Amino acid sequence: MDIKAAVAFGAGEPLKVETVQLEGPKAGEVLVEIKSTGVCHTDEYTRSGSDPEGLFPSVLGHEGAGVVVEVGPGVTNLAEGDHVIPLYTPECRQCKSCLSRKTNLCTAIRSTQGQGLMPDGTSRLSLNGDPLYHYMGTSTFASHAVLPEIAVAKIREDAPFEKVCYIGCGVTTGIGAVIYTAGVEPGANVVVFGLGGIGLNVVQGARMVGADKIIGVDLNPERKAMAEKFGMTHFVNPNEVEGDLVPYLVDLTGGGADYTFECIGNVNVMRQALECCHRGWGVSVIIGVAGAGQEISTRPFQLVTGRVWKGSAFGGARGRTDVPRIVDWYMQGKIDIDPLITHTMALEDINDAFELMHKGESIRSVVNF
Ligand code: NAD
Ligand code: AHE
Ligand code: ZN
Repeated sequence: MDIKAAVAFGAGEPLKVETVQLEGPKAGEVLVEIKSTGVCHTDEYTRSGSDPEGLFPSVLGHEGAGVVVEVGPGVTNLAEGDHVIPLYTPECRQCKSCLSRKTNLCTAIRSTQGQGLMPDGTSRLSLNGDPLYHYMGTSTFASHAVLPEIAVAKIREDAPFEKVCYIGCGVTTGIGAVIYTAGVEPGANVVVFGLGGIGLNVVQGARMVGADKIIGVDLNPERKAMAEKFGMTHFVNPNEVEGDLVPYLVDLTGGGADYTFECIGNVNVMRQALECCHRGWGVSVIIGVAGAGQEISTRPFQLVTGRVWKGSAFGGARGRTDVPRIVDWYMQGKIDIDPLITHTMALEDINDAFELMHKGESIRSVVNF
């Protein structure tokens, strides 16, 4: 079928909206009409050419919500008309990783996903006969997407697509990192580096679990007001700190943070986030993704003396199980999403979303179809 999609033709190039061809669902797959999709910094990371797995030409996008319009043979968990969120971290419930209960990183289809292909090793997207790559198994910058049923979360029908699409990545990543990956307990002191689309959800997750100090660190002073609305208790602009940031944060947390979260993708900040953790027990969670070739470093003494370095993908959430619950939390008013969606646009204007992100003017932009 013909669909509308924003195509990334090459690293660093603006996306171009085209009519592209999409083959229908095969066994175990569904066709989803995408109603809304958020634009995450990870899309920009790949578009810019920083992603070592980045492939072109491709259809980016991984933060969508929509409706199942067709199911392939053998699909048992979904039906036409179901409201859904595509999952870049699937949940097959059968692979070694799913069965371990130790991780959300399902391995059932990760290798083909990383090659920009469907699980059968083919691409279903093409432009005038030339194949296009899929992205993160989702490719939501398009009016329609084919997805394996293990990569689809069924959600309640009264949830607004233009808001809950954000649960497809940013909301779940931020809140999940707090509750699933770190297990922050009430009364903990937390430092959040980067108060963008992810960091602000870490802030609201920390408030949700009853953290004491919630310190936000960002170079953009405009982030202060929104972060306070979401539960931040102290704002730190590194440009306004005299001397080193790490001792300043250690002092502010009364000896070091219990938990820190890096939500930028900057390897120097990752080091600061580890080193401002409390000696003996502080845990630092890396959420930001760093460009090809970049590496983290610290003195091993930081770990010998009890600080713990961890990472979190999709907030440690098991998509088919946890995403519908997080949608419920939003519908019940337990978490807030609406103020974080600062801009909406049509697919034709999707490049504006990247520009707003670069200028620091948006938190989340959402494309509505
Ligand atoms: P964003 O652009 O909305 O936010 C980044 C924030 O960091 C901005 O507010 C910016 O002002 C601030 N910042 C930049 N440099 C800084 C510095 N040196 N010190 C302090 N603040 C600084 O991005 P986002 O959508 O929130 O994504 C954040 C990161 O998380 C990206 O690297 C993204 O790729 C990654 N991410 C990871 C996962 C995961 O599953 N691990 C999921 C989603 C996003
Ligand atoms: N392709 C990059 C890694 C990018 C990355 O770490 N992605 C996160 C999700 S970011 C969502 O906005 C993730 O889920 N990682 C686990 C995985 O299996 O990709 C690289 O460095 O190669
Ligand atoms: Zn994302």
